[in-house]
Amino acid sequence: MSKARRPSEMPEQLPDRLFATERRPEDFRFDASVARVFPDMIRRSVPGYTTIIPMIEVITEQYAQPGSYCYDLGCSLGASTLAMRHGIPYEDCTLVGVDNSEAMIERCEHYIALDDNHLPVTLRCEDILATELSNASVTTLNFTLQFVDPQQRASLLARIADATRPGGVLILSEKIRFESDSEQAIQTRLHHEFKRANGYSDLEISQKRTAIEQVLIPETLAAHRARLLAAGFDEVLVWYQCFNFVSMLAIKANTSD
Ligand code: GEK
Repeated sequence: MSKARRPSEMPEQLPDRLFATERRPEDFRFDASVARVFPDMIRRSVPGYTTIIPMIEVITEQYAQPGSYCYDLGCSLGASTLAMRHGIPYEDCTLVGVDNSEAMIERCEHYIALDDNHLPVTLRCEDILATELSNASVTTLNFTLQFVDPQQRASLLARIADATRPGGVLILSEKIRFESDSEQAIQTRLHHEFKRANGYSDLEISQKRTAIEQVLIPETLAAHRARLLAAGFDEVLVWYQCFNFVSMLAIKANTSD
């Protein structure tokens, strides 16, 4: 495993103050102002993010197959893309990062160029619902599916499963909700405490919550599991959870198994 220089470790990181002063409520968008502060925002907002990224490298190393494609869908600034790049042990793999935010892709190109690994990375500024997928061994959706219209999620996952080779995987990280109201309340409070501990004020937490409410639609673990199996994956396991944030591994069985 070689050491990647990730966006979250870049020296020129700007602090996320986007919701620090009172602002007119409007839906959250991945525009230039978000892209500028994104490494700081995601690290301070998503419990476990700084653990999940290096583990994507470990998982990729285990499941990448020679001559296959590896996809990072919703790559943002490329933290998960770079982790995959450093995990892929074969020179003949093709790594593709996809994001429909131009501001993200522009900055992502810069981070990829600064990285010291030489496996070529193709970046596509495209909707993941329309991007071409084939011959995949490892696909990552690291906190992206939650932003996709719930009606479109099943067909996207079926396309990913269809494109995945036997023995290949999907790494799916999501914010989830809980069946039990009491657990939902406890886990949400703990998440907000995590944000407070990372320096976000009550105003920042509540304004961000309002902005993201219509845009990020969490589902239960049971819903994710059932849909992944229906999409064509053979096994689904949770390899990481911190509060209401989980990462799953959906595996397509080896035909010889
Ligand atoms: C990381 N994986 O750092 N098509 C393409 N991109 C999309 C779509 C879509 N339909 N919907 C959302 N996005 C990254 C973090 S962030 C997670 C991923 C977060 C993109 C969107 O533009 C954004 O860059 C990314 O998905 C989600 O490991 O902000 O919580």
